[in-house]
Amino acid sequence: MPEYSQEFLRAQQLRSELLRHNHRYYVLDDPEVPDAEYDRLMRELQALEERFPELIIADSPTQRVGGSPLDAFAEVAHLRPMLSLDNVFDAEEFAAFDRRVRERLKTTAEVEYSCEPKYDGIAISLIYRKGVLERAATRGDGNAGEDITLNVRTIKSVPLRLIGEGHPELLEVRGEIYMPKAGFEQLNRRAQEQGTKGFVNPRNAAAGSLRQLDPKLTASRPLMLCAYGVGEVQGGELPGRHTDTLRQLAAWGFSITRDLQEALGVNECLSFYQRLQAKRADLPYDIDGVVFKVNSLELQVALGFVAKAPRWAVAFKFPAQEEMTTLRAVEFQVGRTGSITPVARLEPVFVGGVTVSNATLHNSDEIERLGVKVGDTVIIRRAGDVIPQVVSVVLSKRPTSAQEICFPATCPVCGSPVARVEGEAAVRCTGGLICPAQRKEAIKHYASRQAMDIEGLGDKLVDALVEKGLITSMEDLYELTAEQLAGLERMGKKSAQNLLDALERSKSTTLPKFLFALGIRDVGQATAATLAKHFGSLENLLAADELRLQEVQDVGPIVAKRVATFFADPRNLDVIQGLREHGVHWADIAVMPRETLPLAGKTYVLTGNLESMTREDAKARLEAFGAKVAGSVSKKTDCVVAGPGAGSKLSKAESLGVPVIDEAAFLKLLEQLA
Ligand code: I6G
Repeated sequence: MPEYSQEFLRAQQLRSELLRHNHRYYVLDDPEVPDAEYDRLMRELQALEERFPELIIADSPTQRVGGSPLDAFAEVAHLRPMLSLDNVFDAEEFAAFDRRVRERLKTTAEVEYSCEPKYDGIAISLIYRKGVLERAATRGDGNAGEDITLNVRTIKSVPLRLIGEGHPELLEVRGEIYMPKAGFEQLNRRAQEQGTKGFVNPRNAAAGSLRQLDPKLTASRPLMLCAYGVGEVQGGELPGRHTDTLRQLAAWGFSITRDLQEALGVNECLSFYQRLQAKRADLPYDIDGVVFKVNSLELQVALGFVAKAPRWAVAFKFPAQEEMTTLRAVEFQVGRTGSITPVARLEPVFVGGVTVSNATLHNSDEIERLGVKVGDTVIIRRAGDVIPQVVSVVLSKRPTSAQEICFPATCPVCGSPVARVEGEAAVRCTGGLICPAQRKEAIKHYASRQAMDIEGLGDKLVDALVEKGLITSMEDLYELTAEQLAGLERMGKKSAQNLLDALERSKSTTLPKFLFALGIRDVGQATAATLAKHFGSLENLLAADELRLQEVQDVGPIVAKRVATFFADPRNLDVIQGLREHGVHWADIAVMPRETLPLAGKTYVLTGNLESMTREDAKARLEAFGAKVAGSVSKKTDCVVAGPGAGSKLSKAESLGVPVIDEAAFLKLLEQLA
């Protein structure tokens, strides 16, 4: 087909448009057109290539998933060895690494390092010749790996052809293929629905997906690339600093970490490590540490290598999030709403920076999914502040004495029958407030800081008060006397009086706090606050049916049903009445129509990371003031809130002249509006 034919030119145009949209969607996370438009362009190109197969080229976006399943992966030699990194585990070891670097460089001056999160994935090498992806290989033994080109081509954030200009004749890019946490959870949910075995963690899922002999399977897995460096380069020059090289890779279409930073000397590196560790659990992907590299390529060359690792780089690992231990027993806990949770009692193990001796097993479905028995060796995961989880069983270590876990047929606390609600995984005690466990939990929740904030009424004291029969419900708290309290263990006269004073103070509360304190299922602090703001008074809320409840922002049919069911129960209304009779009171809230809210009609965009709150919280706060929070920047955007690591959205805002504020200014704005 001649190169000036209409079809040839149209195919070229479609490919270049699709390349641009693909990069914006999968690499920059900032799509320019809706998915439907992308699909339309793709379909047009597919149709054109079907009619004129001579138009097909290897790096066409239609050719990501191609080839028949392989029998085995071919072994390929790396152009340069793929090294591994030395690890350090604490600040002292890191300082010793820095000392060695400076001794070798014969300098007392502070060294500039690049700082990057260490993605928990699979290291790969990508070779581009004349800007087109030619080969992808695993690290293997460092000298030779497996040719996984067909699989890697299916990963949408891996460019098949580089964008921009000035590509070297041959460019080897190295990076990590990983699976984001959300994609991993979805994959495992699907596996569970289909009755197949899921993966233990995102890293194993990424490895398993890359190891598929059929590229179509890999294509169905949510894999991503994070480029972290270059290997062989021929016929071209790269910048003299590692961080600038990564920025150059980003300009050629690769996704690089959003948390790239330069740091001078040990202290700045340690601050980066601490900052990243603090947000580790909130990142959408797993990381297992920070990689620090001497940033100057000239100094890297001067430092050279030892055995299989560079002298100019080190991985400063975070405490392990997964460890192995033994399941000693399973106990069943009854929660505030009667849900019965199996709790794993474990041989204590140090994981995620703390000693863990209990982990949740969630429910009977989870026990079945894990196939776990008492006596098993299990893998425990503790990520951030999340409750430790049992992720898998090491079957090869199962003792012959291992015992099945039997879910109780009656409540372990009150003996009432247990019931499983259709469509719910939880098994619940049917005892309601007859069950001392539910009673205790409801009172503990009522007294908690975020609810009625009754200072001095801790969990142990509530346990004692219920066990001694001094209280059976929240109202009884307000009937307690100094004599009754002083009779309790470790409760002096003064503490008793302090508690009575705190109880008295708690009577003056706010509607959001009171609604939260009632412990309605699925009504957390944020929902309680939204309900209070929407209805203004308890009377208005009581009068609302499910449909009206669903008009409230973020209240869906499930929460609406829970709220309506709670207020339809005369026992709950009695409790509320009783509390009011004991003097619990609050001021009603003036209901503001949405259009009179201070940010009504304004569109905000959030980009980068905020240190003081998650993006969801920031969104909720803005929406509570009437703002709309959009996913991309346009001329219509009123303001962009940009935290560290902000990328293309920030550049776009700047180019369009949209006002940009940082986190400090954002917090100030919230304070002024509150
Ligand atoms: O395995 C690795 C992960 C991340 C690396 C690495 C990295 O930089 C962020 N860098 C080097 C130099 C090596 N392995 C050998």
